[in-house]
Amino acid sequence: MFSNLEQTFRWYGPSDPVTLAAIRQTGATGVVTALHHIPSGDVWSIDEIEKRKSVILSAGLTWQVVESVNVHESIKTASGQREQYAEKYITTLENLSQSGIKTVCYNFMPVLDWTRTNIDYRLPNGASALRFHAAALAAFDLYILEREGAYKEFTSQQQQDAKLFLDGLTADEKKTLINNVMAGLPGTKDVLTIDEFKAHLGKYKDIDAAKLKKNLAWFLQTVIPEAEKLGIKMCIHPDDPPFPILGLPRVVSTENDLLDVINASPSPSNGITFCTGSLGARPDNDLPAMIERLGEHIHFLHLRNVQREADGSFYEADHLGGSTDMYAVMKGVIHEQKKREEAGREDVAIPMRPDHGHKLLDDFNYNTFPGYSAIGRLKGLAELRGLEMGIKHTLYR
Ligand code: DNO
Repeated sequence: MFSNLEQTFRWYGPSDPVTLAAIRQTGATGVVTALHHIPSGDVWSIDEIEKRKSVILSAGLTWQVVESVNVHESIKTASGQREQYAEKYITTLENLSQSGIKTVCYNFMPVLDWTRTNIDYRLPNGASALRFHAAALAAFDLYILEREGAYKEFTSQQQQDAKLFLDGLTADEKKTLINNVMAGLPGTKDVLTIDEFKAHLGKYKDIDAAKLKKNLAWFLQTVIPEAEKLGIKMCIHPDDPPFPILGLPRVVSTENDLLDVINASPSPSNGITFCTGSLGARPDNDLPAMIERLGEHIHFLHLRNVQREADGSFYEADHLGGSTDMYAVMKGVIHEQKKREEAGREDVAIPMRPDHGHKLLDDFNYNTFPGYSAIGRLKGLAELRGLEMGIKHTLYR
């Protein structure tokens, strides 16, 4: 029988309340991490990489995937400094490769990484989940950010719903909404101010989706050939949510977008992070069909589920619940593994991680990064590994 998926867990580094010892107890063997303390765009030195690697190794785990080496804004906006930042990016890849770390996740979302309006959405059973509430984001956009041109993007019904939502907020709830939306890059506790965010938005004034895609193609054509020489597998993470927000374009949201990424610089080093949570927030993304067609390019799996709501909102459901058929997804993944085995590919054990988790039980006693509780993710991992074993044994034993 071919290898199982490589089970990994994200770790935000030494300041993460979820320790490596705890991760080891989940049964995961790989760690997914980044040097979050190094500002976006700066080179990761071999020293720093080795230091992090040895902490992970001494906990009995391996550093399986880097998530993420962030792409500097100057590359996304094609500003004058992009060559210099691409060079630094490549140097970081060289250093990672020298340390034997060969899978690198990144994204191409302008300014913000993933966005949620509510990071403590209570489910009927008392668990806490993350939610993207469309009316809350519209309220932020229209009445807090007061973005020019925003009105045109919402129907009058949406505007009314947003106003109603805003009027129902206490001053504290309004502050929380601002903090949630303006949260900086993952692994940091930074929060952008409204003015900082407006300055960033200004840089995208003349960048529509077509231009952003062009800038992404430039990045790929510059970096992928180097990654290939180094044996590094790059894997782009889809947009989360997978549609434009706050006037910013999004270009990694659909199957066509992913095909454009792959075709911009065809190479085994130009792959994707198949995130079922991000892609699953769009009803027109048929996830099992996408795995069938794009499977060979998947270098990393984020497995999680969202429950879509009628108005474009969604909340994070149980890993095996929600709108995505996780059985069909896992079956597709196992089928892809079988194809790889038959083709003699070495990457049958695709690294997967249970993405996000609810806050459950003792999780409420820790100040973890939103979505990255220990017990909630452990529950997700346990369910997913059971699903994997069940399907695999049914099909191939
Ligand atoms: C959220 C994550 C994202 C992801 C980056 C990849 O939990 O999946 O923040 O790490 O977008 O670059």
